[in-house]
Amino acid sequence: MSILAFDLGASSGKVLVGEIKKNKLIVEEIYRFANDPVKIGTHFYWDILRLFHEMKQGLLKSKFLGFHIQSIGIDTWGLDFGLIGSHGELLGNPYHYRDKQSLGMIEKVCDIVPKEEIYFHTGIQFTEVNSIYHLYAMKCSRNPILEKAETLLMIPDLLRYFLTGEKTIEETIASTTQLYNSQSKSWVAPLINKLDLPIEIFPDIVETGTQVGSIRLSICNELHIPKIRVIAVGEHDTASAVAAIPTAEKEFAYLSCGTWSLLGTEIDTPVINRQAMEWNFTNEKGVFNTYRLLKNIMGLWLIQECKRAWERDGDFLTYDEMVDLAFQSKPFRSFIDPDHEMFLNPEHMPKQIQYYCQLTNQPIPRSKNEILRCILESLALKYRFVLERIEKLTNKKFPGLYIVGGGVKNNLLCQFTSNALARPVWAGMEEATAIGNLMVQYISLGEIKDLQEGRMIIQNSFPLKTYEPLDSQLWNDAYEIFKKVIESHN
Ligand code: LRH
Repeated sequence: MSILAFDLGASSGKVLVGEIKKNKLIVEEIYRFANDPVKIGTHFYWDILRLFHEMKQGLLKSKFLGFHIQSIGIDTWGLDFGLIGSHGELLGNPYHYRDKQSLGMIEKVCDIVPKEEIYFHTGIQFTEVNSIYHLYAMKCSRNPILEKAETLLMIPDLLRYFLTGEKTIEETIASTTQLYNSQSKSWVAPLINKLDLPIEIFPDIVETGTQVGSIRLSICNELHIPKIRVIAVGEHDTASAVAAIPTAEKEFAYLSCGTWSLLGTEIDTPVINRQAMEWNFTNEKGVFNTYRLLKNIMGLWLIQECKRAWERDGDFLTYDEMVDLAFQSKPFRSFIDPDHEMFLNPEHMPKQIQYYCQLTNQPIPRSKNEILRCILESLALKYRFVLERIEKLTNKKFPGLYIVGGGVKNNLLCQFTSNALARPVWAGMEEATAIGNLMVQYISLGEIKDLQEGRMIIQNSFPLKTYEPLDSQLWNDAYEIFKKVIESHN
């Protein structure tokens, strides 16, 4: 049975077809497109209509390739949303979570509703990129789009709405708003009301795996395709990626490594306490009965932004060339805290990294080699820092780390991570998000029994590469310096 996954990340979108043959999941990427957010004036938007157009191209491609698609699921990045007006049309382009309108909004929101209350109800980390702060910024600026809105839909739900006409929000993506209580499975009405946000725009929630309609007739006619059923998969890409971690263990640590690095562990009940709040850990909803205790780490965004900055200066490098440059550089010269807010959306990432090193009295990385080395080492050391905190919060010790997502192509980062952790790293499944998306569809269709069986099939289908730690003492010494640097400037 062929099924189709739309998997949209912050820099590209993919369309993949899955089939189960002889207890193996076979996945074929049939279409890929760029996702280029657009700056206009002071704002930063997603080009959502283009993305929907590309999804239709993907559907056409599946038809031309002769697939008989039985169901479709959509997963995307978290946090962002579109607003629908009274005629059912989209009001304006959705803002990018890196849009600067939400700067300073955490303080404003927490002046109205105490931090503890927000965390107690949602279990979600405080970061300006969350939907709550963008909605509050829109409210403060009396944004007419918010004033006219009848329904809020998160990005995958918005695309699903375009496809089916159904307006609901799936629970994993709802949890990224910081306005949703995933234990009581409801929007946090007191929080929404205290912030004077229009409660009526928050639609019904559907559980992961729900069959939520089918492609609307007008699109079937336009593309000359049959009606295909649409399933609300783990619509948050990180939820889908973690669903695909190929392990039979109940307790494991993972890193979903793409534009963001999401490092965490799967748990049955959220960890909501003072320590978790102080360390700003998040408890996002996972697929079915799971939660994801994790931390957002700035991730490959740092590298992507250096690439973009150098391209603007006329210097075009591939990611492989960038990894080679980092490899050639002298180790452990200077470190950054990848998660410092100054790296969220700077004008020029390489200069910002240099500035951080200057502020922290470290040797300033001058060459591309040095800058890239600094990023990769700092990421690996930050992974250790975060993993140790997760272990303290859960009272567990993890024997190694699973890495999935686009970052697995970066051998140097995988090796550095193993070195920094002094533990093995098991890396693979560049397409983990799409694989998790497909697996949840198969569960919903009754082809796979449950998450455990799905993970076994995935383990059987996609080999992982093991990295064993090297130079442990050197990395240990570097870690001590790294911790001092990040503590000196936060
Ligand atoms: C990863 C991700 C992450 C969110 C961020 C916006 O793609 O969904 O989980 O925090 O994007």
